[in-house]
Amino acid sequence: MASLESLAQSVISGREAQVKEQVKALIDSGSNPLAIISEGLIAGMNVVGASFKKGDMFVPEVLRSAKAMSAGIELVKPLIADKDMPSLGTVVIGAVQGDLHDIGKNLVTMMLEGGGFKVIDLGIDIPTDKFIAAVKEHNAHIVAMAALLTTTMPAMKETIDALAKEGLRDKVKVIIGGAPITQDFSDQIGADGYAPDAAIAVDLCKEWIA
Ligand code: B1M
Repeated sequence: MASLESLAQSVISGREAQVKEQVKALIDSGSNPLAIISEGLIAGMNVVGASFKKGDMFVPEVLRSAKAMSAGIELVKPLIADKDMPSLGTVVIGAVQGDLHDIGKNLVTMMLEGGGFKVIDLGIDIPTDKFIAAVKEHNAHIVAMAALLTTTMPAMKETIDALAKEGLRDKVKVIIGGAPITQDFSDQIGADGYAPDAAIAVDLCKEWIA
């Protein structure tokens, strides 16, 4: 018999097939779709985030859990009107122009979704104007930029400057991350924050929205 607790446990264990079975069983037994998301899928992912932060879980395990969670969310989504999807806020995320690395960014995306954010993932090699257009289109609360190359780091400042030029800088928080990024660099270019890993990125975004 599937329960929200056992569903959360399956997410933690990264068992995608089991998550799907349990979500289907919960739907069939009349469970509230929003409860399936928040008390089952997201609750499990919150535990994963905390374990990852403590060093008790590692990137491949986190990715497996996030994939299992996403598979569950896909099954529940059709039952929920878009406006009813629980969301802490909207994050526009992308790897900056010239940067094709996406493993870390995808991890951050999945953890943010697991943490309850609506995430608009623009993908890789994203020029400033695409970030700006997405912020406007989706009324984003947070802009999240990833860079893995020292040569693409300056593109982050270009986007922050463009946000200011467009009069959007006070309306959004900017988080940056990626292997070469440091707190010093974040301060230098005027970002609101830097996160060394995906779990801390979620914590920081939650702090801003709270
Ligand atoms: Co690239 N690459 N790569 N590469 N690659 C690095 C980054 C490099 C350090 C390797 C090295 O030389 N030791 C080096 C950069 C050197 C530098 O700039 N100083 C490098 C290079 C040089 C290159 C090419 C130029 C190689 C070439 O073609 N000559 C080329 C550039 C392509 C381009 O982007 N234009 C290139 C290409 C590639 C592949 C395509 C082969 C592949 C990417 C595949 C993909 O992403 N789909 C690749 C890979 C895999 C790497 C390494 C080996 C691994 C990166 C990774 O995914 N790590 C990398 C070496 C390394 O980092 N050890 C390397 C795992 C991932 C989970 O970590 O992304 O750091 P990471 O994410 C972390 C945190 O940083 C944080 O959260 C994650 C953990 O929770 N985080 C954020 C990430 N984004 C965040 C955003 C946030 C907050 C936190 O908020 C927005």
